[in-house]
Amino acid sequence: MPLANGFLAPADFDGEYSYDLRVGFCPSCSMVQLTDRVDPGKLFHENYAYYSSTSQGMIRHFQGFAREVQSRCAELKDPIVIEIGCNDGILLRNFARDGIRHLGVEPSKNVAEAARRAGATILEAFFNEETAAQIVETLGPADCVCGANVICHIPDLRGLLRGVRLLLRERGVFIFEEPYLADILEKTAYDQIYDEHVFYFSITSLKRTLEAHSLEIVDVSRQEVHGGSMRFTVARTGALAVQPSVTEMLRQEKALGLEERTTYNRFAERVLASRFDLMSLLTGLKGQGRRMAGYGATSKSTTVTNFCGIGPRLLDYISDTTAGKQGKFTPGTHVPVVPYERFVQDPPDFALLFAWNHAPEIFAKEDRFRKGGGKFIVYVPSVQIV
Ligand code: DWN
Ligand code: SAH
Repeated sequence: MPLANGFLAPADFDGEYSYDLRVGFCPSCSMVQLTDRVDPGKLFHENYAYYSSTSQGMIRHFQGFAREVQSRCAELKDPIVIEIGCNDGILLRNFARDGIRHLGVEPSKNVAEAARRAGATILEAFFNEETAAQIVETLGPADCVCGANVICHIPDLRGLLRGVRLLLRERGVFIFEEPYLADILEKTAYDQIYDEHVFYFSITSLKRTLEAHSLEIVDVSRQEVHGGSMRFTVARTGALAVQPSVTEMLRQEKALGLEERTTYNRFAERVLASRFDLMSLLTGLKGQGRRMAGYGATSKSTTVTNFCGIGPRLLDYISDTTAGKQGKFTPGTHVPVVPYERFVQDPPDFALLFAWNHAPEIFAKEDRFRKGGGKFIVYVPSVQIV
């Protein structure tokens, strides 16, 4: 598999980096994770392709996240909030605006600079035990450590947890949200599996990992974003009351069979069936001379296009609103990524919705495309024309 965000120029097609994408399930702790990992320095650097603020829906979502953090800190005098992996400041800008002391830890220079432009204070670094110690020394302990779609990206999970524990004040909270394993399984959203996503968390697996660090989950809440996420609130063991949501979700996970190998074997079968259905549809449409293009050059699409074999013979282009992806080609399959304007001026008959997690926002925006006879193809939770 090539790098999910390794958009490239034709001059770099030869010698394109690739690695083995495999997922493992641990029968003793129930963790689901990649078995081979890519060096984080290859993934997160001065030119990271993903900017969080490309979706209006996500901007609104993070306003809500900021409100939750602020309400937890409401009683505190001059609280400190640390965000791991703040990207372009989609969450932090809310704290900056409200004059809340904060620090974002973000290793990718280009997005870190965007966060600074949004008013946030940034430490340009990978979060780990050392960075945590450095922050405690300069700022003191944190009332809230938060993150979104980043904890599952950090291969040294134990080091990260040691760092968080070091950083957290006695009754501080660690609030983070990540794609939720049960949603990935239920929706056959296998495209969430790629190099950056090292872990696919369940409450069961996370609970066991946290125990070794004297940390515990005190609350969980499901989120709609990114196809189904879980927001975890974690505290030092015994510091805060554990909410009934945790016990209830652990019960549900047991009923779903998240601790059983057969659950994952069945998922693998559904993934193969999904590929068969999608390729039958796409090749059939192509055979009828229909024009197709991709919508959203997502990280997730790299898994789908490479696993299924969807290249320039099937797709004329993939449109994306991110300036840095435009003019480049998709990893591995080398489909041209073009500005959104091309989609408007030269619409296909069928748009393959790679950004399916933003479907409500995109459908609302693409009324004209659909009224003009254009159709979307989605493949999560099942392959269909909508
Ligand atoms: O976990 C991660 C999540 C948070 O973001 C990272 N590892 C990388 C990234 O994953 P992704 O690339 O799959 O995220 P999205 O949010 O599904 O990407 C949407 C893409 O589609 C962006 O490149 C922007 C583009 N887009 C568009 O062209 N038109 C998005 C919208 C909403 C649009 O209207
Ligand atoms: N929180 C944002 C960004 C998610 S993308 C959102 O939900 O939209 C993942 C981000 O984590 C990238 O910006 C990447 O540079 C950053 N990241 C990766 N490893 C990290 C680490 N060890 N410490 C801090 N940030 C990290």
